Amino acid sequence: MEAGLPDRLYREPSTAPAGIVHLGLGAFFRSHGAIYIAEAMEKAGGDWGIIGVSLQSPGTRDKLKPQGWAYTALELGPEGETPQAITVLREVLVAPEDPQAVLDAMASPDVGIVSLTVTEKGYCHQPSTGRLNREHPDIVHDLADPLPKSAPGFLVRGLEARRAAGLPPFTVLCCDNLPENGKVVRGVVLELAGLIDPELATWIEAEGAFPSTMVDRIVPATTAADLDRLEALTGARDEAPVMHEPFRQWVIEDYFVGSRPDFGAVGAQMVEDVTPFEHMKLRMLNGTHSSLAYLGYLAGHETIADTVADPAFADFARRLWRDEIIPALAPPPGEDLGDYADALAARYANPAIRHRTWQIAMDGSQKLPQRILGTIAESRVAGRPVPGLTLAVAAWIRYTSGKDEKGDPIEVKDPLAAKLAGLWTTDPEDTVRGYLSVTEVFPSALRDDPDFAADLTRALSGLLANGARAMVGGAVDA
Ligand code: CS2
Repeated sequence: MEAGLPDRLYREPSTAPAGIVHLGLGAFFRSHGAIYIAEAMEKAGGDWGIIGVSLQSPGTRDKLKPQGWAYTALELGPEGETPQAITVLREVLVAPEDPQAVLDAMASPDVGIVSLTVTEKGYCHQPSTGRLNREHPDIVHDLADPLPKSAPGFLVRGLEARRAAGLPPFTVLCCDNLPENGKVVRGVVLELAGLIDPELATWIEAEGAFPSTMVDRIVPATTAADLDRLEALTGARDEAPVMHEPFRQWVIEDYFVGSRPDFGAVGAQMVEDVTPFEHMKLRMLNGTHSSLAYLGYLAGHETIADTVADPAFADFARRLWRDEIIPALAPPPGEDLGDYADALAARYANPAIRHRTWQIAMDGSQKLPQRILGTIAESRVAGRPVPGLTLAVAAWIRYTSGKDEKGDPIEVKDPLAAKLAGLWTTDPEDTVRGYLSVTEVFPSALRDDPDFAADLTRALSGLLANGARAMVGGAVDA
């Protein structure tokens, strides 16, 4: 125990070199990738300790430092809670305080992997096309200044430093919920590198590796009550624990520059092609998560578990899977999509997980394309009706108006929040026309489809007239 803090969680940090730099040290990575890596090292060895990097604020670093970078991961099962002490972090850096320290860590010969969980918007790309958004203020900054702000900027400048030092590139391991996430990050890195130094881009293209991954674990935000409950359970105060469900899945394209942790030894699936797994997860889990989040929030539900405790919503989710999402998916090898849906229904219903609808509703403009709009666009081409998913898009429009069904304000967190709120009018047809013109979100197949505009207008009018609860019960019967 550290002097003066007798009740604080503390572990003497390891001095072994770190093999991984992780950008975006949020609760998701600390509940998922970090645990796999810690377990892989325990089981199969290797110096894969992690240097965590916060790209924005010092909060997590400040809480973890007095704990020797240790934290507790608390598994929230329907029948009880199980704590696990995670000691795989070697240090935490705060990028805005010292961007050079982050680049130095990335250029260390000990480091073989730079992994990322920076959320959808952290890639500074256009969600509807996957291309770099060259007008993004952080990208504009990173083009002019060798000390970057954005995640793509750090990857490019980190790779530049390795090339200058005669080192091979690190593997870039994207762990965000984007389709073909390795390709997306490779695309933005190559585009940015090409604008900075075309030879650097050629080197990255030839030597680099950007495996795609599918990541899955439900991780609700930690609350003050969680800290107190955990202290009572373990007897030690942890200021930065993470809460997670028992389920976890990690599917990784086995394509690395050099060696890697033995992820397979601890249950990760190492495969040649992650795409079918990503589509399954993004469309079946995240697609229904977002649908339930907007409609559930509008109906007055605070969490996903509360939402699906209402039989109308549980039934709605089942119909989305059975009638709209599964018919548009090719099952990945070894997966039965009906069983996958049953498992999701049970995960959502876990009463120990208080996953707020408001948390999932965040950043919808960045999430909708891969979660919902792809299924809608493909189904419309194939002539399959998708009334439930269309209702979910209408609910997102209603939600981003910034007012709930009672007329109370909603705190809409989204990089496009101001733009979207400005598109809201009292006429649903005008509103839908305005939203459909947002090229960042809607693919051209939907923007140019008058029948989709008409269906969406009907769904939005229905929501305004009847409320989300009634529409969820009725829309899928229509
Ligand atoms: C959620 C995800 O917040 C959200 O948008 O849909 O974080 C979801 O919980 C994870 O992807 C589950 O793996």
